[in-house]
Amino acid sequence: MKQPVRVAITGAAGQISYSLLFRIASGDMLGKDQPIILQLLEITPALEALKGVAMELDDCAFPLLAGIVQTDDPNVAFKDADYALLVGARPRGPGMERKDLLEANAAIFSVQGKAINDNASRGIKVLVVGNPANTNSLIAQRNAPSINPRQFTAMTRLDHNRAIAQLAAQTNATVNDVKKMTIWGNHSATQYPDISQATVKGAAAEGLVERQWYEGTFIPVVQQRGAAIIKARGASSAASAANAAIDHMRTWALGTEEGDWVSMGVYSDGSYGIEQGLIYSFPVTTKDGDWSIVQGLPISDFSREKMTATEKELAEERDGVKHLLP
Ligand code: NAX
Repeated sequence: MKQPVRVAITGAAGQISYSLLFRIASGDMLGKDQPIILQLLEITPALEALKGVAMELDDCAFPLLAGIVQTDDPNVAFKDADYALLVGARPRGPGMERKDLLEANAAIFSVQGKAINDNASRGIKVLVVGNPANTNSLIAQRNAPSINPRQFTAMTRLDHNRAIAQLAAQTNATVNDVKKMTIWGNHSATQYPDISQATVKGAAAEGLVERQWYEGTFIPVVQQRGAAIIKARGASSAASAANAAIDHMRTWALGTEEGDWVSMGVYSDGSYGIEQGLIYSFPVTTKDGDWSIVQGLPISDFSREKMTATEKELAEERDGVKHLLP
């Protein structure tokens, strides 16, 4: 049996975590041969609820679950952590401006970034799920100067999965038939779901759907899917978000399939002209626990316009919290 790895999860008593923790503990994220110690962080008032979740984890008698830490101290939660899933965030309250939301989250993610810097394994892989995910990831990264910025990522895998499902349904195919989907930019309504490189059963997706459907239905449906779920379910996406977080980490740790890629919010190195240092979603492949941005894809004028719009929003979010960045 392998040595256990330490997986830190914030917002561990929240609704996404209620779908996430049990699947991680059962081996869905890192494989059925990888024991796991869960290091669960919550705010103090939620520790009692967290205790209930931990009791349920115990009651599953998961063979791979080698320990559970419950804490309201980020320094304890991130101690020697190999993986971190930052799910907890401040939701937008009544009357709260976008600026207030950014600032409230900047406070949380700067503390967590510092705690990761001071306590985590040097090889830690960090995924930020809590919104605004890309900018929260940037804030954590900037507060962790001794960790390679490539180790901080943001989740756009849910958008990626949503886009695959929509395209498969429209082309009477299955999700297994769809390859090379791309989400560019921010996990927000400005994201750009791009099918220009996607294939369905090996055929170019653009040749299988009407342009009107692509621009007028597909793109807005994927961009607004989160809001549609809230309207239908009366609560935001939880099980699908947890599933995407597991997909993101599994792909990062265990690699992409030959001939395909995934979308991940990653530290921009200036690829495709996107400002260096932003956490921007690109098409990436992964191998040996590391990711690379897929290079050399043709970018149409239509794509460029959309990629720039979402880049601009990310730069504005960053500028909104600039005074809080080290
Ligand atoms: P919940 O409100 O159910 O749970 C959040 C939990 O985080 C709460 O238990 C809260 O006590 C805890 N928390 C708050 N501040 C904390 C802190 N400083 N340290 C530790 N824990 C803290 O929200 P849930 O539905 O689980 O969603 C979590 C986040 O995911 C939200 O920000 C949400 O917007 C975001 N999402 C991101 C998605 C993505 O694709 N990137 C999709 C799903 C989801 O909307």
